[in-house]
Amino acid sequence: MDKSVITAIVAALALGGTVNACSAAMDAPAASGSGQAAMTAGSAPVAQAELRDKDGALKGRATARPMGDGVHVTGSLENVAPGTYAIHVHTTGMCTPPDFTSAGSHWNPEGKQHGKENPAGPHKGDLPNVTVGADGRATVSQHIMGVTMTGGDAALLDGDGAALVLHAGVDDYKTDPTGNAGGRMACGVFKAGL
Ligand SMILES: [Cu+2]
Repeated sequence: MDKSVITAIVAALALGGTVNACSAAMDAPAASGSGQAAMTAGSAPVAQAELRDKDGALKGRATARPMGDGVHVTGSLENVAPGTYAIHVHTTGMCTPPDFTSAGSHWNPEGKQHGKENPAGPHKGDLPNVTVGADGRATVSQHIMGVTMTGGDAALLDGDGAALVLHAGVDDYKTDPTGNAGGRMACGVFKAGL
């Protein structure tokens, strides 16, 4: 179990009832029933992203919702070649093919370096690598502590939004600022929903 997971669990335990809400979200990443999470964080919006590759083909969907002390990102990938890939929240909500550099760097409201294995890291947008199986699918579930959906100094849906980016390579969890994760295979803008 890596450190980010442990800290997320400790934080969830410290917040008591949020554990159940997290479990429900992980069991049903695409469900619209976000009532439990919404209750813990007032009327802050839920945001959804559709990841598409440079040709516009759908590669996955993700949801970011307020939960406890932060934001929980869940998602599912589909129609991706088997392998292990980096996936990050990037700082700008713009996905312009073919290279998706429009999404900017990793979401990094605290001005840290990249990677959970970097002593000066990580970025808030650093997510664990995902492993896609023979069925072309994978799931994503990560709690990001100390951030908000809207408002404050670390809001996902700030003036220029945010995007979820799937890379062509593996994140080494330490090389600043990219994790040496290669090109950008697919990108999805987080759009506020109900
Ligand atoms: Cu990235």
